[in-house]
Amino acid sequence: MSLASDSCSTLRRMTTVNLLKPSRSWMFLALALGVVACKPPTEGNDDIGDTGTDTGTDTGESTTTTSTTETTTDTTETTTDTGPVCGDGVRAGSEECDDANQINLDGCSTMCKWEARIAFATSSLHTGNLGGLIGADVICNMRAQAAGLPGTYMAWLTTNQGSPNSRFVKSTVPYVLRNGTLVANNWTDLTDGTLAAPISITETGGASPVGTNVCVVNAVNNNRTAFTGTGSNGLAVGTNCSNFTSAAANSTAAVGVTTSASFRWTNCANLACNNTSAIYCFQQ
Ligand SMILES: [Ca+2]
Ligand SMILES: [Ca+2]
Repeated sequence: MSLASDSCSTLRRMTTVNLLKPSRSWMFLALALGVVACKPPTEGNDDIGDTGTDTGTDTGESTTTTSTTETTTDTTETTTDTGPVCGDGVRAGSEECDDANQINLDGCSTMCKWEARIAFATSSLHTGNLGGLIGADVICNMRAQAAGLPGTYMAWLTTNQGSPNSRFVKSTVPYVLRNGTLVANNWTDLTDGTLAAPISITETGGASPVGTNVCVVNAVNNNRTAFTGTGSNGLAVGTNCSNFTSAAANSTAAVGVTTSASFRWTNCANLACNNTSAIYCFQQ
């Protein structure tokens, strides 16, 4: 580059000198030489010989970037997501309930099991046409939901589709009224013939209703009744209003007395399907 600069300045001086003494051919020669010699040097000129020399120099770097330290980091994640969590407010898996706490004696235990099951006589009165077991279960759940009771319910009825003995969860915890009164200590106690207290309280806590069916016992009229078709052992007894689909006057079903704690709580007499009674509902 210094040679080119020296040549350039020399040529410029020569061109300047000869321009002062014009000679056409000399001027052309001088200008032509100046254009060639004073053309700005390009950077590639100096490095022409280097292009082949760098290609082999970096090949050793490709093997130095991998790491062996990451293989032990993820072993602690395998203990999460194993089944339902009691107390998270979401009923899942084997949980009967989840009241979003870890407190006992509030209805749902710290193991997410019911601490008692509620039994009630409906505040509503019905004929013997209940829509079968499915229709009666709907009545129970609608009544319970409207009253703010927890859980799901089934009707204490027997048809050719099933009985309490075949359908119910056989509770190992007490059956209680919604005011806390003990009805039975568990399923076995519920079905041994007598109750600790009659199921005389509705889903809202009021007195069981007075229907048009009347069961007379020892000259006493019992007009607070429930359709059942069921004996105190939880199995079929008497008649059942054509599987509780009939409100015919000439059809009958076994009816219990909601103020009785004897076997008559569920089986007092076969009474007419066009008359009205409550039904019993049990939390599952
Ligand atoms: Ca849960
Ligand atoms: Ca609880």
